[in-house]
Amino acid sequence: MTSRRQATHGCGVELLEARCLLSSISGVAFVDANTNGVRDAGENTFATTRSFYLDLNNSGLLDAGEPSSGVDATGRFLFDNLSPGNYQVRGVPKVQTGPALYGQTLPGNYAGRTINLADNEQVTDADFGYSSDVGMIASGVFRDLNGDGVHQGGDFNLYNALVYADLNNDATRQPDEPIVYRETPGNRYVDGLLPGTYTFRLLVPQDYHQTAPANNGGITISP
Ligand SMILES: [Ca+2]
Ligand SMILES: [Ca+2]
Ligand SMILES: [Ca+2]
Repeated sequence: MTSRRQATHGCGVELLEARCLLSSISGVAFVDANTNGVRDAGENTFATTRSFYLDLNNSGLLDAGEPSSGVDATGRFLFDNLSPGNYQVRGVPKVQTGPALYGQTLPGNYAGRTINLADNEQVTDADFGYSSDVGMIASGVFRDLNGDGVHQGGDFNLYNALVYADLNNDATRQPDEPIVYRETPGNRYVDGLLPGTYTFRLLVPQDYHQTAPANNGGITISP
């Protein structure tokens, strides 16, 4: 927001330049206790370790330069000073801090939230629901030093390989397909999934190829 002041015959004149009025998006993370994808009375927000991000390139991943926000003590995240436009808000898998796991129930099908943001609009209900009625499948990705597809003692954990649920089983990851496992030095990020049958696949990091399952296969697990 800028303005210039000019003295004209002793009078102050404000010349306001064209500008966009800035907007914001916020929402809460809540525990969807009955797993119905709706925030019902009594379903509380929670201060999750999960963060949320604006997926500017709609890749389904938090990429460099994309804004991200953790939640405050009331479970609310906030993106402010936004220009009007279309935004996709997504959550990233949470840091594993204990046995409790959560899976996204709102928006459904693990999708992001699409917000069409107008000038000077404050969207405050971009809420995300999570259920603890979920399971976890992925337990690790290893660097297979001798390429035999078997995890031996000398094989290191492979950091930043992403395991995702291939919901439509086309061997390609679409942006809404949830990342269920990722490991970095010091942290494991895991997400649960609602009960069902899933095929899990690996997004193999550059310079690596997959040795297990063989032939770039996935792992299908039924309840
Ligand atoms: Ca509910
Ligand atoms: Ca992205
Ligand atoms: Ca897919």
